[in-house]
Amino acid sequence: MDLDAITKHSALHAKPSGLILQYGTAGFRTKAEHLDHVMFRMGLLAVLRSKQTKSTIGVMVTASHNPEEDNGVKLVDPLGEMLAPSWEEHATCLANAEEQDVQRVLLDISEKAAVDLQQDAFVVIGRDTRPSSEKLSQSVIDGITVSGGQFHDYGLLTTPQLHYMVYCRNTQGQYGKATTEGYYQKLSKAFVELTKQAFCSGDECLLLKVDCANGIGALKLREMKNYFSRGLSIQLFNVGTTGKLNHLCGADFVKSHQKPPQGIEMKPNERCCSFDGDADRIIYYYYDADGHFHLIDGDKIATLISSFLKELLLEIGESLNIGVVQTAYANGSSTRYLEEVMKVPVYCTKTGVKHLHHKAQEFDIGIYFEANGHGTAAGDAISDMLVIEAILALKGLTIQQWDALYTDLPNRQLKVKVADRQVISTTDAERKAVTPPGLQEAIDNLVKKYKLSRAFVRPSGTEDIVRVYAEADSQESADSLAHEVSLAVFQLAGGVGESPQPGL
Ligand code: NG1
Ligand code: ZN
Repeated sequence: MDLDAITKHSALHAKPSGLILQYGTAGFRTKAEHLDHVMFRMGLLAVLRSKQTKSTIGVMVTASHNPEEDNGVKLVDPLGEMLAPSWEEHATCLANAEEQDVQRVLLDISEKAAVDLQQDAFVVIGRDTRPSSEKLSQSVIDGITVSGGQFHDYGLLTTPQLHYMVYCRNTQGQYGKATTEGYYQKLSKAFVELTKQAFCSGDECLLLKVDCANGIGALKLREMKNYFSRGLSIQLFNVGTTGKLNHLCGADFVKSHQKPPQGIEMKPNERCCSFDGDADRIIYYYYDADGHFHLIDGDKIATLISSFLKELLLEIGESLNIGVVQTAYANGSSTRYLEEVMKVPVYCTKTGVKHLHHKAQEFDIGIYFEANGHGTAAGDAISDMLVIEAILALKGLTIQQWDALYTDLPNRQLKVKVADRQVISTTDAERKAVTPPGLQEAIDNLVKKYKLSRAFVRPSGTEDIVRVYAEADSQESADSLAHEVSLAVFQLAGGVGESPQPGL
């Protein structure tokens, strides 16, 4: 590595002074204009990680469900998994190093992680459709080339597609071809095979409306549609020609507002789903005949998949061990249903698919979803959609029948702005606050006021806010509990700006 060349180039991607960023739940994420230096440095880091693992490493430029003005970056490890935790720390150190320290930090990392600097390096890059993504991915490429790495730029990809490419390349194509065509072929072949014996084949069974959040999912689903045209007919909405990315649409909007996205025409009982901005989350929903909106979140998706697999195992007399992994955001009803009715063991981990993934690996069959619809190996809205559609078709289930498995407890999620969200630390898979003093006691006392209630708070790993979650026996109670907990956070954890108002 030519350290002088790196220093020279680094100055062209200078770090704004005083800016400190953390490699969070899903990499670095903030306003796009603050990320140029992080991108360049993640190019450098990807080269080191590639040398160390003697494998292809991925770099994805996206801020997922965040607003269009934000952006972000994360590294993908050799088997298509999230970056190893020790390297997240290296990433944070490198991103925050002052200009004159970049060389030293690079050498430090190389030494600590025993990187053989003579080794070749290969990095693949993907990006979402944000206006800022193309330029930022050029900065990643700058970092790779100046440190002597080779690269392949896939351009526009969904996040899961980049994970797929990395895995294919590191298994010499055994898993599939490392091209978008290879991805389409692999997934659609599995879907077509699986649905051959489908019970349901009428037109209405096959129609699915997809809200693409005005993001990359629209481009990729459009390309992929032709591969499974006989098995499933999908209609795309919010394809990015007019609306803004994730604005009033997409999985995060639908889940957190518990209402349909704008820009989609829904008739009663029609099956609809929403992707997020980088197509790694999926949420289903429908209107019933009385015009009520029903949301089917990640918990119900996990329930559908795990009950299907459990039935299959019973049918063939296999006794593989099966487990479901959730986070604190999982609806209490889903946990109860899985444990008590389906008799499937359920585990709770910290937020972020990397934690769920890790736990799921302990089972022969591990199924994991975050309530927001982020599930499977890296979360893949397209493959999740196909698996759901295949199961519904095979079991001849309508969306209402699926929804009726159990009734969600009413819940509410809120955000609170504080001066420093790290003053909140948690334990017990984020269900209890350890600091600041008094906060957990305050939450416990509020929870006692409501029936079937539960509430917790944690600092977000992707936004500069504290998240509040509450559930209770009625929507009114859930809303009121969430509001009261928000006030406690505001008062005890250094709230800034206007204090939380009820109904927001
Ligand atoms: P944070 O901002 O750390 O809560 C959010 C989601 C996670 C995960 C990541 C990455 C919630 C409550 N949190 O993390 O589940 O999906 O984004 O996309 O939905
Ligand atoms: Zn996402």
